[in-house]
Amino acid sequence: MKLDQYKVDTCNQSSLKNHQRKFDFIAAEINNAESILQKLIDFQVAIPSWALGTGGTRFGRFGGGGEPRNLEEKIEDIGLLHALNKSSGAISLHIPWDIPENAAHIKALAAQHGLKFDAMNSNTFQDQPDRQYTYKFGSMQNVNKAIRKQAIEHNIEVIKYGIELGSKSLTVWLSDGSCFPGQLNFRKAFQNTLESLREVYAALPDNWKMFVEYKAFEPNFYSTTVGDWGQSLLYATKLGNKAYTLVDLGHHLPNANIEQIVALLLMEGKLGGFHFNDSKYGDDDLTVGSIKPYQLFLIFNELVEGMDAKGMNHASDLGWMIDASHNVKDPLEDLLQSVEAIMITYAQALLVDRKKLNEAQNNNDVVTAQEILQNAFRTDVRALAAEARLRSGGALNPLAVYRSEKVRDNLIKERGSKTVATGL
Ligand code: RM4
Ligand code: MN
Ligand code: MN
Repeated sequence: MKLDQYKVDTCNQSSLKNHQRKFDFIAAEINNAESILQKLIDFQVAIPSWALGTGGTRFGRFGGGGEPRNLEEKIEDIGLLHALNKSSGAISLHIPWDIPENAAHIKALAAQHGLKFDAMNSNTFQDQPDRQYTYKFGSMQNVNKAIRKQAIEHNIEVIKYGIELGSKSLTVWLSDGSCFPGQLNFRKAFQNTLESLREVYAALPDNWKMFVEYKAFEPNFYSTTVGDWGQSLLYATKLGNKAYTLVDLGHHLPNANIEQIVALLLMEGKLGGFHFNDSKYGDDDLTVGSIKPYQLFLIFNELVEGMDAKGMNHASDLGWMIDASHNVKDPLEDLLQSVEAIMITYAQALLVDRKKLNEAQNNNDVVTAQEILQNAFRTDVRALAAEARLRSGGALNPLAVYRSEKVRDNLIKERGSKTVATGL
C-alpha cells in the first residue's frame, strides 16, 4: 500500500488551525524554536526489520494480520511510517531474517521510499537449518574453534550484504554466556570472544563502525559474555577505533543509571549507537517512553550535552535505532508512537538551559539544577514535533491519518490475515 501525499495534506488541512495556535504558543514561549525545528527535521530513527510483525513471548503469539511477507513488504511498511512522520528514514536489517537476495533491487526500492540502510545485525543466537554447527553453547565464546569460525564467517557475510546496500555499520549482539555456575571459564570465554570479534573487525571496511551491544541476561541466566557496558567497552577498546558500545535501553539490571553510562561512553568517544525501547522489568521491548519517560529525557539530556561538548552532529554521528517488539498492538502504530516519543524527548532535551544548569552545578544549587531539568521535561513540545513533520511533508497527526486511511485493513486485504513476518 502506498499513501498518497494529497491524503496526508488533506488531513493536515483539517487540523491546521488548531496546530497553528499550539505552535505559536510554544514558539513564543521558547527562544530557540527555529533551531530546534531544524534539528528535529534532520533527526532520523532507523526502524528494525524484525519489528514489523507481531512479537511474542515463549507463551504464545497473537498475530494481527497483514504482516509483511518479505523484505520488499517490510520496506513498504517503513515507507508508510516515513511518509507519515518523515523521521523514519532508515532501516536496520537482521540477517538471516531478511537476506537481500538482490541487493541492487532492494536498495533501489528503499531509495524510492526515501530510506537508507542503518546498522546491519548478525544473528548467532539461533541455529539456522543450513548451518553445520549449533550455537547451543555460544557462538564467538564457544570452546569449539569450528563453531567460532562459523560465527565469524556469518558476521563477515553480513558485512558483505551491508556493503552492497550502502550500510556503514555492523551491530553484534551475542547471546553468549552460561546458564549455570561452573559451565564456563569466564576468562577463556572473554578471550575467545575477543579473538573472534577481532577477525570480524579485520573484515570491516575503513569507513564502517562495529557496535558491540551488551545485555545483562537472557537467554542465558547466569552469566552473559558481553553483559554490561564495562565489558562492551573493554572489547571495543581492545578492538580499535572503529569499535563502539551500543546501548539498548532494555539491557540493564533494574535501576541502572543509564544516563550516566551514556555520559561516560560519550566522554570516552566510545558510544556508537542506540536501541530505543522501554521496559518495566527486563528486555521488555515496549513502546519508547511508555513506562519511564523521565528516564528517557535524562538520557537525551546527556546525549545532547555530551555530543555538543564534542561538537558532534546529533543526526549523523551516532546510530539511532528502535529495537522493540509488539505483542498486543499493531506494530506500525506502536512504531509511530515510539518515534513520536523520541522526537518529543529530543526536543525537550534541546530546551534545557545549559548555561544556567552549568551555573547551578558550579554553585551546588541543587534545587535550581533540578528545576531546570524538570522545567524542560514538563514543557509540552508536541506542536514542535508536529511542525517539524509538517515542514517535511509529513502528517500533523500520523496516527490519525494511519487510522482514517485504514492502513491495517488495506494491508490485510493485500497480504492476508495469517501472514507472519520474520523476526522475533
Ligand atoms: C536482542 C538484542 C538485539 C536484537 C535481538 C533481536 O535482545 O536487543 O539488538 O537484535 O534481541
Ligand atoms: Mn537491541
Ligand atoms: Mn533486546
